[in-house]
Amino acid sequence: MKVEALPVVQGDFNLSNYADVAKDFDWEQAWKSLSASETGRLNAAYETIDRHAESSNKNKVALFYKDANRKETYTFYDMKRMSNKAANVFQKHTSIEKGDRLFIFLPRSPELYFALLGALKMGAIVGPLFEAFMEGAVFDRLADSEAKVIVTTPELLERVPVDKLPHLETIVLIGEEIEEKDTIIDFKKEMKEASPYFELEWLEKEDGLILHYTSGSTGKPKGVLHVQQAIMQHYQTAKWVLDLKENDIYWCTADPGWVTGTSYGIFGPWLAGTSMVVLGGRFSPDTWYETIEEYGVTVWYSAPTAFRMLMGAGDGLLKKYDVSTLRHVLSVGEPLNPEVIKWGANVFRQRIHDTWWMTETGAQMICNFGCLPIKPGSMGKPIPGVKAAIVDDNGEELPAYQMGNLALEKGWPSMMHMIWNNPEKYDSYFLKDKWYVSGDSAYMDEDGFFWFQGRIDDVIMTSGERVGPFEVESKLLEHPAIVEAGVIGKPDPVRGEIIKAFVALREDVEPSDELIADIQQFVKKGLAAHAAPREIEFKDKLPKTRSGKIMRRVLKAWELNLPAGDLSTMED
Ligand code: 6R9
Repeated sequence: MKVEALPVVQGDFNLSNYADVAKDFDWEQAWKSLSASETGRLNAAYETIDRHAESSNKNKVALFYKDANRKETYTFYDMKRMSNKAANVFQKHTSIEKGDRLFIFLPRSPELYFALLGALKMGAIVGPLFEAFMEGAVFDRLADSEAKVIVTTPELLERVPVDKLPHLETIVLIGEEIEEKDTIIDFKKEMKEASPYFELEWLEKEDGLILHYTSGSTGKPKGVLHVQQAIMQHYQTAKWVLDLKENDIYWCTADPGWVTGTSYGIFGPWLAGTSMVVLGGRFSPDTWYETIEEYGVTVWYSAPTAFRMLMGAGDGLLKKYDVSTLRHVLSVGEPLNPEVIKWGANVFRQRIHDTWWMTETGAQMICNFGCLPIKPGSMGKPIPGVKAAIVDDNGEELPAYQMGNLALEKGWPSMMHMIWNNPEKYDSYFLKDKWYVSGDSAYMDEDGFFWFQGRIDDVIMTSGERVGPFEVESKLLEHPAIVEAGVIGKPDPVRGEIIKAFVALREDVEPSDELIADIQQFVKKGLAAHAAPREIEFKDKLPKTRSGKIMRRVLKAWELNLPAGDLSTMED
């Protein structure tokens, strides 16, 4: 395949620098550069915030926060005090101890960051929940993790089925005029009274940090546990891949409900002592460009769907804003189309650097570094210290240009440490006790660049968000009119994929547009807005295996007018 390489950005680092780092690269060494060296113990919140608050960076801005109603700025020193206060609130009013799960179900706001860091200071494992989750999704996560505490708002609390969650002891509410009870705590009021001093819990490298739930093609969402030592890789990649420097203003557009919003929306940038912008509220092209101009953003980490939406808003809009401060732009979550790279080169005069990784990997793995030539359509190369390969289903490495499973040699610092309550699932990720198998298919070219081809399973990537078809199908089956449901990702020029559902109705129900709207609303309310099918097609019967499993690959073939392949396992 012939591809045109964009020129390498001029800068003070280049591939030979990386090669040097890689040569004597030693994770323990990186580890020692963090302050755990003396005790061998650490706390991710200390490394992220307090270390800077106790240095000459003390009065440097850590957080620039903005939404439609608020505009606030917090230094590293402020963040230390606010997270200490939050830790004191939790210590006083909950039974949280090291290793207990505390969930945060909040829209982006400064309080989300205070609460998250405060909980980490206590040694709690934090489970961040995306604000769009509805009752079913919230229940699955809190029940599986046996969370003791949830921090949320009075509005979002309506989606927390408190009565069905026996382990949930305390609800910390962020809002106005909260009526406190034994089990209900008014966060704002308690924060005012709490001390800004806190003796944090020192932890081991393998102690828990963050629990992110993510979707597979079967079963309920699974809890991917990351541990304290993950911050080594967050820190290294913040330097190598995000290329964060002393005076950067960094903006990651991801919500902390997803892994990008914690690894690179909290840990990476703040470990590196960088000033970070957080924008609350929903996506709008105007507000986004305005944010870059207003804060003078220099390093920007976003996703292909967002870039495509900005592209769709037209270059005329961009001309109203000054985005000339941007010097390094990165993308994650879905394939970065060459058209988007071309658009970035034209309108921002910037290369867009793709990064490939997953919730399970915890941090960036295969990337377009600033020093590499960009081959549009390729994800780049593994970061130093990581070995990636294409392997067959037996774990044998395949030669260049052969498509297969994208795999990583296990043992990188930010690798997940368990699937909560599900050791079999965890084991099923590995082949030959050597390879972590990603579930993505790809090939490698002769220069060692990796090219994404697709998911091997049926997981849907819509607007960069990972949705398991099984969860959506289960929700659809709860609708009184539906007897069978099969869900696939349908290619979409803006969102990457959209969710399409094929459903069979009960015999006495007639298909109609109202019914489609009703079903969409049902999934939106029960699961999450982004999980609702944008398209619904009625069928008399769905293709199933003899064992009764819906054959999504046949649905996909119907949709794309492709041959359906081997149908030997299909029922008559
Ligand atoms: C960080 C994150 C992981 C899945 C992954 C893959 C897709 C991520 C990509 C990409 C093509 C890239 N993906 N980065 N596909 N190019 N640069 O997104 O985690 O939500 O767990 O999704 O996303 O399919 O397996 P997560």
